[in-house]
Amino acid sequence: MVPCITDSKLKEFRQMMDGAERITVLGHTHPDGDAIGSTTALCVCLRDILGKSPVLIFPDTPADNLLFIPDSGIPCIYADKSPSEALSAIEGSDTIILLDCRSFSRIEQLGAPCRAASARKILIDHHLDPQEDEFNLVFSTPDISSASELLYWILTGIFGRALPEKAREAILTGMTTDTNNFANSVFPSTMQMASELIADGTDRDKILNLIYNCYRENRIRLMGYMQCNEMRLLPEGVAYMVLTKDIQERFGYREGETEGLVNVPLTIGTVRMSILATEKDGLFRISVRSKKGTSAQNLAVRFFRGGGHENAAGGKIILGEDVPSAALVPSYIENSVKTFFAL
Ligand SMILES: [Mn+2]
Repeated sequence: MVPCITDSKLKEFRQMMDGAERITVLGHTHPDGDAIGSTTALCVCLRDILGKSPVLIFPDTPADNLLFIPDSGIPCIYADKSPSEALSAIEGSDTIILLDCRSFSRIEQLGAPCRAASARKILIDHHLDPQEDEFNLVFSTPDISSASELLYWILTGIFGRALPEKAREAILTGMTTDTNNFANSVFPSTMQMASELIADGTDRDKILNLIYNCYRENRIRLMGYMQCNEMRLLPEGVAYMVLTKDIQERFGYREGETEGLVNVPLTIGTVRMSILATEKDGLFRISVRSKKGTSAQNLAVRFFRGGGHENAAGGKIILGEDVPSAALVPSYIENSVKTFFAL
């Protein structure tokens, strides 16, 4: 059903897993529900089905609201908190599996040691332009909802549908957050997977409650403030918002609490693209969302050092390199938009 999954690749993957002693599983920087869900599901299956002891590593710590996803029994290293532990796990591994990003360049400071490691390397991803030459085995297609879904078809292709409950929950969580609860990037295979997971007893109500109904009051007030006071509309049909350190402090903002905010302006009929810039440690993290026919991906690649998917992409603006100061971020965004749509 998924074209990048062939019997011979499944066989190769199974053989690599059977022969692996020290497996390191990695997800991308600023890990989202799909990065955490897919890596967690893989680790749980490697442990519970094959008896392996995988280690999970992320370049930085996920937002609090996503911490329900990891399995407490899987050792998980956040490299921003434990850099030397992360490095020695990578250097000591015989197999490295990267999920939900197209290349080692997406795991920041961990990319170089992963490239240099003598381990065999596997990629499981759904972004555009996978860096195939960095890996021994690649499963990659953009025609799927999420890395979690791609992993589901790999795992069930090897082990059948009797996956551990925690793995099924993590996969359903990753797909749900990446599709914004079935709003985008939904394929027939996505519905098929959801149907199988629910038929197999996965508790979707519990997952939806954990994803969408466990925020703090601060988040709702901040989201309202941003929409009311900080949303700018440009003549190109682009909306943008800049979440500065000042505003973050005023609302006691925590990482992850603006999840979904960038999608809101797209509900305006005349808006075809929405940009959210969030200040963080000398840079602004950029999220771009677009309607069909406008490429968030191209804008992110050209102006924001990033990429992702056609209608959902990300990147950054680095202070001191792209702009001299935070105050000039709005005009950098406006000029980028003007240039992009004049092309
Ligand atoms: Mn993803």
